[in-house]
Amino acid sequence: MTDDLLALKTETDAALAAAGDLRAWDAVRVAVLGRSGSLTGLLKELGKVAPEERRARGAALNELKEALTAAIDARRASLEEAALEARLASERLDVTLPPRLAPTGLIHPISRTMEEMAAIFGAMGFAIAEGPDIEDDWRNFGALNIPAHHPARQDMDTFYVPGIDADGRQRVLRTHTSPVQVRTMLNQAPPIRVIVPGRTYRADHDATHSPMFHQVEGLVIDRGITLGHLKGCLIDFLRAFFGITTLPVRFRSSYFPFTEPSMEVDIGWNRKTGELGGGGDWLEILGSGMVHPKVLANCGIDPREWQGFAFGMGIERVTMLKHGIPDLRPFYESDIRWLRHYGFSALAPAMLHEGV
Ligand code: 2U9
Repeated sequence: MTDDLLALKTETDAALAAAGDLRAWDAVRVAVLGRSGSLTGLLKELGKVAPEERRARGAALNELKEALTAAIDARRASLEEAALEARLASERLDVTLPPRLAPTGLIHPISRTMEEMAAIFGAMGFAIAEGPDIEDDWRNFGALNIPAHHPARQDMDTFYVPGIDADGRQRVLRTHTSPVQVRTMLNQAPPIRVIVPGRTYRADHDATHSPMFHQVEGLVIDRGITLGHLKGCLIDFLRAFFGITTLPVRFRSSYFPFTEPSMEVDIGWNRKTGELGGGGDWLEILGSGMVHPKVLANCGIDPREWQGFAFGMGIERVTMLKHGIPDLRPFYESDIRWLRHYGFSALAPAMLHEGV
């Protein structure tokens, strides 16, 4: 190869090495092999070369063309490979990262009702109190003005637990959560505002009764508490819980040994459709009353200074009414298909309680 051809090869190699991307590479290719490229120019001038030198010059030019084409192609391949490497590096995926799992598990409707009640009564200033499922007959009955042989003891179909406790009292599975309010009054000076959610037990088992069920009871003790406070509190609660601001609420005279006067509370509904809120029919939803002075005294509170009201309701019952759940038994069967239908997502937005 003559010097000028060697120079073109050297120059092109340098230009290719300097071309950092495919655009620059293409500019070199065009400058050498393009229509007005340097090699194309040399090939065009071959005709002007003296006949005796033309053959050798032609062979040298062909050799150069092959060398340049090979160098240009090789550079393109290496640039493409580098571009691919860069892209692979920038789009790197760490397949060892743990996946984002879809949330599983649902809140049981009983738990959901308890949470909602805690939120509604919490906004009204109530604290939550809890106590043991096994009680003694004084806290479950005696303190609540239900003496031995009182028909209410039979009415409640009590489960008796074998054995007498250290105070000589008969042990029972609590038939209501009321003994927790007894404990609260004995342990804590008024004013008191508590709700007591929990399990309760009665020897009663049919389509609408379970031997274990849940209650929420409430107790307010303060100076100057009246029936008006009871009514306002329960009307506000029922309207917030059922989410119906105009829910009709009716108080009907009743009897419980632990409250005087006592009232059962009804809400408006449509018996035919089951729809709550209107329809002209009444549905009993909870029991309530002013705490009996004897009960206050039994629990160490002077009834001349302190008054109070109390209420109680069955959680399964209000949950079934609120969500249109027709049957009590599946509440306790741990059937995942039932829970998928009636359960609540743990990630659902919390209930709003403006207006409580
Ligand atoms: C103390 C003083 C008073 C709690 C009350 C009711 C009325 C009531 C029932 C509703 C349906 C139980 O689940 S149910 O069968 N409860 O009607 N409960 S007043 O009164 C108390 C409690 C404790 C110291």
